[in-house]
Amino acid sequence: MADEVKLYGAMGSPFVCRVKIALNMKGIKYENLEEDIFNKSADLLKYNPIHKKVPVLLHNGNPISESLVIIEYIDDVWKGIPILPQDSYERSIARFWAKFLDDKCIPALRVVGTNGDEKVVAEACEQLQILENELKVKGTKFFGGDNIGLVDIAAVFIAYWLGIREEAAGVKFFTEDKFPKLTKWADDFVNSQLVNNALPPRESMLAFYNKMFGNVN
Ligand SMILES: N[C@@H](CCC(=O)N[C@@H](CS)C(=O)NCC(=O)O)C(=O)O
Repeated sequence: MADEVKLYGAMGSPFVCRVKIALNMKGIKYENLEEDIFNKSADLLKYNPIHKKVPVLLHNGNPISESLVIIEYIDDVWKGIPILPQDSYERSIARFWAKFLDDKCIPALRVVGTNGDEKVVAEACEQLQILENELKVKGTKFFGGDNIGLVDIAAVFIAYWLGIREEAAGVKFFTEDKFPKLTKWADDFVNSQLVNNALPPRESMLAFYNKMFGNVN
């Protein structure tokens, strides 16, 4: 019997995008179910009653929530391009950086624009600098090495959403000048076909942020 794979998502969500990239890497066909996060479906509330958030992956009727948990599940269940390293120590390091992104880095970036404070930008730059240094030390194209891995996928917000958010907010700090390795990584990552076709259209995201920041045409 063929696997039944459904993804409860929302077009502009970087967390949902992470899962789409992982599904692309494994070549999995799935049904994409678009949620209205302001009017959540009964299915979403049933499958993710704790957080009530997208993404939720439904595999043969079994729901899995939380993007990083879903990615690990996908990597465990399906062959195809590996997402986590095989070596236990390397795997723990990848999980460490994914957790850093969710706990420290992305929260610092997601307040940029809602508060134009210099301190907010300085804090965001401090977090990006940590990633810049890590790429410099690794000396590889991606955080995963020569190929995309868990950390790259977890950092999709930085690679794609951050620049659009900066444009709408009228700030610019994620520059080639300040972050040469990380900006090059972002270009390589979003230009990879496995990633590119999982991304929402730039104009839609820009319109979303413009609305959020109260910009008028
Ligand atoms: N930690 C979660 C975060 C997911 C998340 O924040 N999803 C947002 C969309 S970007 C959502 O569903 N928001 C609805 C809500 O907060 O009620 C993950 O990694 O999956």
